[in-house]
Amino acid sequence: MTDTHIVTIDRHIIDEERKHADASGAFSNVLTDIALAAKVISRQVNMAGLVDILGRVGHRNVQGEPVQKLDVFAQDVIYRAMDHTGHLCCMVSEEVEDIIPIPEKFPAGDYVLLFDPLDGSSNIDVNVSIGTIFSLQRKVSAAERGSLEDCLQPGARQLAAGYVVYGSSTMLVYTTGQGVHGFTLDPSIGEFILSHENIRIPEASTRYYSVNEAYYSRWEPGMQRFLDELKVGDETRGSMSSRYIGSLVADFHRTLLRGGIFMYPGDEATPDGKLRLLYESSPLAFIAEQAGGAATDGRRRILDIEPDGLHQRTPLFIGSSDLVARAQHHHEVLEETGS
Ligand code: AHM
Ligand code: MG
Repeated sequence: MTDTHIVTIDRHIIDEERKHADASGAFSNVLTDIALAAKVISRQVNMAGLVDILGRVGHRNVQGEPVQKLDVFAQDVIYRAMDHTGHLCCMVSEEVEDIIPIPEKFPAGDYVLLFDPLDGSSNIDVNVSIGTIFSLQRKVSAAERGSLEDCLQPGARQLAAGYVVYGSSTMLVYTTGQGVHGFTLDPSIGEFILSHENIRIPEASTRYYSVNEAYYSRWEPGMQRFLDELKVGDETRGSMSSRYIGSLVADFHRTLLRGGIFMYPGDEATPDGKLRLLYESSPLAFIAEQAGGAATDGRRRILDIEPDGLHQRTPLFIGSSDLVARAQHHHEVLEETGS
């Protein structure tokens, strides 16, 4: 007999909720609904390679249904898992320009869900890991069905954040501010099972940096200097090694488990980089901090940024806290000296 217990994500969410004094039950239901949507998306992602056989995007599949692009499919699944439950007042998605209202025919609730339904979707065709990212905020305005004020809250106010990585297995990782926990989908029983309890980002032993180095010549001198320094290495770490998948969730997941730093800096043409604050950088920053790591835009803590647009971008330096501090130091030196 083994003495390990099987803990499903539903069980874990309920146990976590008991630790929150003001928990209402609604909050747990939102997380459970996200986990359900993740299972549906995971099933479809695993079928992606069969699209050519079962039906091309824009055409009909063998059942006569129209075949959607996977990111549109993922958007649809999350929306339909959440729109009628009475827990959300509105949603924000990378796929939709404006706030997504909850239809009048359904009751409205107290939470805002912000999400990137399928990040890194250009990787689908080459069978590389992709992911879903989500963030949950409490409604703060008097508007029954939410307002910009509810959506544009700093990351420090997040109630929960998480991601799903569709990789060699599907994993869901989340935090409600009580540590970071990871669950692996067992497809044979259709359950997310607790596999990584209380994840901590490794510190001193970590050796990976992760950045798209092809953009080196466009970076500001502080960023270039930081990368040069990482390559040379130091006494604690020795020389570093690089890993870059080009799929944020997969790159972040490795950084969370193995340590190191992931970077998407700005450059002259795009000072704010590429990644979006509300549903990419901010939820991952909450997770990184809860796992003992850090996240900045080079100048400020990501979680302190006051958002001014639903789809605003931000540079991102995230991972082991000493490396993130060093990245920030190089940006500060640049600001002080101008070079
Ligand atoms: P997307 O939202 O269009 O999928 O783009 C986001 C992706 C991230 O997953 C990844 O970190 C980044 O783009 C890679 O960008 P680049 O190809 O410039 O390195
Ligand atoms: Mg994205």
